[in-house]
Amino acid sequence: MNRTPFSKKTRIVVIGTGAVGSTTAYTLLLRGRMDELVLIDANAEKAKGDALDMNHGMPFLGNTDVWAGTYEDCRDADIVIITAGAAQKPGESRIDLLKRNAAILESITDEVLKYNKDGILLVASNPVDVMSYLTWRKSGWPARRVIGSGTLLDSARFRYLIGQELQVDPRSVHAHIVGEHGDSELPLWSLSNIAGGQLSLNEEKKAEIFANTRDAAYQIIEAKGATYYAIALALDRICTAILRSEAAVLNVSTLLKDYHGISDVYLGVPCVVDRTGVREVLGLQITEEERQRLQASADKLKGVIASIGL
Ligand code: 6V0
Repeated sequence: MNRTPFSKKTRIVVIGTGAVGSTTAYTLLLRGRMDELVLIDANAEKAKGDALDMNHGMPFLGNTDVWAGTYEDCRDADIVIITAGAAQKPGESRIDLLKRNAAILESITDEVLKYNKDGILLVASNPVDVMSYLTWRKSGWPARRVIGSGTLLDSARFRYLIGQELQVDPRSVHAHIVGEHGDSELPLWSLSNIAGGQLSLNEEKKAEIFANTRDAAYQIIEAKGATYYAIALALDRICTAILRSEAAVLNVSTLLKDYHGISDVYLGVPCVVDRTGVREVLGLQITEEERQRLQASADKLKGVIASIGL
């Protein structure tokens, strides 16, 4: 599709139109986030079917061009979302998915880079912190333009559960899950608040809320095989922060450089996200216990990265 200098259209490409990719595409479409939406999947028929299905909704929605494309369509993309890969099986840890997904991510990054040099890569494939690091290394792009969905979803689950317990709208709950999107993640209770006030939760309740946050994916996968609605909304949130250059603070996965002494690993931490990607990582005052747990999460991921020879 050709463009004149006066018709710069916003384009998002979704690679991998499985449960997460197609739900994300549909969420972006419903919320009118872009002019052009391109769907790519190794299973070309699936992407084609999704595009047709979404196009049939246009009389109810309006003006978005949606098509099943090829990697050439990444050329004009503002954001390329990667959700391709194998889904977590019941009982399977995210780290077990690593080897299956690493090869897929590397080949996708190679293809995208043939056509796009200045967009933003947004990775959701698991284990997302390792996949984002791998994609960043492979791309050679500045780290700010290779973003992982990180602990944004986990933080949303956390805020929802706290909101439920205290009967407060989760949007008014300020609370962060940081570290790995997975088993070694941790809650920053010391910084969690509602309107600046401490949360009235005892230690037992806090432990229960965090366990339910951390294990949410396992519970949902056990119940219905995959998680996709909330991650789609989290990806939509990141895309909006980028496209509107909001400078929103979101717990995405980014490359850390001497963050509480941690470097050279992607982890979910509060970041300022704008049109340039991750503009900065917020420096937060955390407790020594939280710092040690964050370090342990980083060490775990570094071990995984080393195990695949990066
Ligand atoms: P799914 O429904 O199996 O879809 C995966 C899709 O990827 C399928 O349609 C495949 O055909 C496609 N695919 C595989 N290889 C390629 C390739 N080389 N190129 C293009 N497409 C390819 O899985 P689902 O959508 O449930 O999950 C996708 C990924 O997201 C998995 O790694 C999940 O673990 C991960 N999730 C990440 C979350 C997060 O918070 N970051 C949350 C939920 C799932």
